[in-house]
Amino acid sequence: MTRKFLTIALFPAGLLAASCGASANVETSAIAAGQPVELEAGSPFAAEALLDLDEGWAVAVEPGTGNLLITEKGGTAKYFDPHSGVAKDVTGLPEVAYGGQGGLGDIAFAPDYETSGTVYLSWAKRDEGDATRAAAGMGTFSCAEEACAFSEFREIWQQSVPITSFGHFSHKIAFSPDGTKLFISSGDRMQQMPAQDLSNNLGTVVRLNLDGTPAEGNPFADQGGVTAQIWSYGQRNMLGLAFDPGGQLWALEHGPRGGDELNMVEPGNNYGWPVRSYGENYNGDPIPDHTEDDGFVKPAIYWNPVIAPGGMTFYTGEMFADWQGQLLVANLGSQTIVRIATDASTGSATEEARYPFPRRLRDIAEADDGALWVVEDGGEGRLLRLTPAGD
Ligand SMILES: [Ca+2]
Ligand SMILES: [Ca+2]
Repeated sequence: MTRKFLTIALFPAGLLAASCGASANVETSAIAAGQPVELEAGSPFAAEALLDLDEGWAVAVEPGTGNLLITEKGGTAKYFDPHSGVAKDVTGLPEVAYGGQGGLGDIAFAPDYETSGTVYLSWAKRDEGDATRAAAGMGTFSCAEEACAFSEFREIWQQSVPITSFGHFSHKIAFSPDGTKLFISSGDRMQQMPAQDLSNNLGTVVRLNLDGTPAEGNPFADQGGVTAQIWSYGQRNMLGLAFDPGGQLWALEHGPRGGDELNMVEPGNNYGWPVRSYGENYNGDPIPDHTEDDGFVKPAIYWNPVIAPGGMTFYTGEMFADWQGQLLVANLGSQTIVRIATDASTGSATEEARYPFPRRLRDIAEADDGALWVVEDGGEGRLLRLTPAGD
């Protein structure tokens, strides 16, 4: 008798379809051993590598099982059961425009995933000629013995203007804490001024219903069209987008040369890009710094030199209990995890600590047991599991 058959006997069909990894860890919840990864002396982390990745981009934890879905920039994804150590390929993914910063992007389990099986993805999509857009879509995710698949996958959102560039897609996904709204960061595509032009959705955070339509109550809803999607604007390339445990949304933005910034995202706010920045243009042209009277919302914290973020998550677990409520950012350029205390009552933030890693880090997520999953960047990246040092 196979384990799969046993699971069918135990669970209603709908639940089985939704949480396809449930059969793998009915009997054990222990995490498979990985390869130890050496970190700097004094690091609060012990690290193990559990899986090799080819340009891993985003990691999400499956509700109910603790298994992982991991995207790879080239257009592939893996479903990984850390208890058995088995990774399965995923089919039914959208075709991506791969190159530069573009490819398969973020992945997020729907708020109702355990009953619907719905998973959201973002990607860089080829338009006419060499033009591209960031896009997002949703489909039903399920697994069989050998592989997993998206069925009925459909695009539900895209950037309103195709741009001939492979940069600044952003396309990070977050859901409101009540599970009714979908937020997507939409980068400026290296075009700068579209971030100040509300007739397009570049350089913004958009707030949508779960089917991709503009959500009711958006600040520019009365202007209709794509403008009705916009929640905030004047933003550059946001590779962090997450709600804190109190329900406040934050976005972490790559600055130009200098000037990475964390912003507390609120409706209708203009965060100033490209008119104001604590960084300068790559060609050396200065950009005026934010000033008190510049009319833009200032960052909660900024970095110069930059940290070059890849992804972020607010920590809520028990393994690093002292960090509950704080923001953990996995960084590319600085090859660090930065720990930040945020204060939504004042819109401020403080860097508490910075932890070096041997490679560029692309994404970070909290495991069910309070450990951390971290995706290394690049063609020979790894999935790391971080637990407290000395445990
Ligand atoms: Ca700004
Ligand atoms: Ca400046």
